[in-house]
Amino acid sequence: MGPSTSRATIEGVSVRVFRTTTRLVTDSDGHAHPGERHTVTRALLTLTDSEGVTGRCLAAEADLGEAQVAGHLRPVLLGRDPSERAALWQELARRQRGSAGTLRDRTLAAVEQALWDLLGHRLGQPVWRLLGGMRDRVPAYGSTMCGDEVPGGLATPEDYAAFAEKLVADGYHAVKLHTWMPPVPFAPSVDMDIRACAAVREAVGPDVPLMLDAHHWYSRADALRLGRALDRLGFLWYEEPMEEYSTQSYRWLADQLDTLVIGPESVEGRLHARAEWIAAGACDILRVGVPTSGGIDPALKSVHLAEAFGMECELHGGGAGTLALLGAVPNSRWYERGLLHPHYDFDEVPPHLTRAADPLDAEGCVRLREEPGLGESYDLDHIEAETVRQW
Ligand code: XYH
Ligand code: MG
Repeated sequence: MGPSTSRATIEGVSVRVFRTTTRLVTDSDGHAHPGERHTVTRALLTLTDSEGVTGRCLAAEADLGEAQVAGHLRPVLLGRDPSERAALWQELARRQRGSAGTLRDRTLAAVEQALWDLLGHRLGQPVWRLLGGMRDRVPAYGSTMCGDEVPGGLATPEDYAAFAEKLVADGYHAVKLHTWMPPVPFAPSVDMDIRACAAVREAVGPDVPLMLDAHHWYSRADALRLGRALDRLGFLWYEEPMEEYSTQSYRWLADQLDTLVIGPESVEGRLHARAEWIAAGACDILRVGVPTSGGIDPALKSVHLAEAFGMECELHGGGAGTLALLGAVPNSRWYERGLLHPHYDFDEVPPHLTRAADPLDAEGCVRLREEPGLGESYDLDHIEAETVRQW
């Protein structure tokens, strides 16, 4: 019997909010740091089609709330063909302007990735192969947490040097430092950043690619002074030292440095904002995130945009959706594995998963999985048993 030609439709859009545990704590600016194990909640979106096939994606409860689901997701998705992902995404995106900020790109990203996951399960294929199947593993760089004042943590340049040495010994092909950022309880400084970068370069030697993600709020003068130090230290890229809403400041900076300037990571505007950054000459490498830019397809548009200008586009953060995209494109080099810290076991599998999505292999790469869908492995028994509310 040939493949099914029946057109399934989406019959279920549900969210479970469940308890899980973590040792990550976030400061008032949202930066992650190691802490004591504690209970948190996460939200799991499940789309179910008329033949019982499901697609899932994790997100924060704030992005999968009852109002978003009842007010936007169900009205758009129920009864529709899940293979019409582009049309469904566009309809949700058009609702954002009038949603008073309650329908964020992170919500669209959760829906879009769940639609991809469902398609993969329907076709019995991993999403990275459906996207094009460019490569089955991706070299990883170790992305540190932001600086802190934790003894033996990331409190001194020597801490960063020792940790970078360990990450290289663990197999990472490159290391990105997030140095000290507000609201750390002392004034971050260019001099401290330079000392940390110099200590790391000294520790790992001249050939390991290094990147710096610094401060986010430096002035042009401070960002330039720090960038010139990176030129001397032979860093690969320089990320978000200033407010990313000023493309002219980034053009001014990029024009004066040898170190490649990468961005934008944090601005709204998806493909359009990134087209403006390239047109303004504000970056040498483009940057985009799957969860923060509305999903895999919208992020892929930015990757293709960069390719048209002979540029690389590096993906922000990790996870199954990011890995699927990295498995399908020629101009993204790295998987950002992290955030990492000397006092945090990044490899510990959280209670709601049965395995990690992105284990580092013996060659310092993350392999793409062959299971159908996005390749995430949820512990559905845990999620059901620990459900605190659902809609
Ligand atoms: O902690 O602000 C931060 C970092 O910006 C981190 O959250 C983010 O993952 C990043 O910048 N990655 O490059
Ligand atoms: Mg960053």
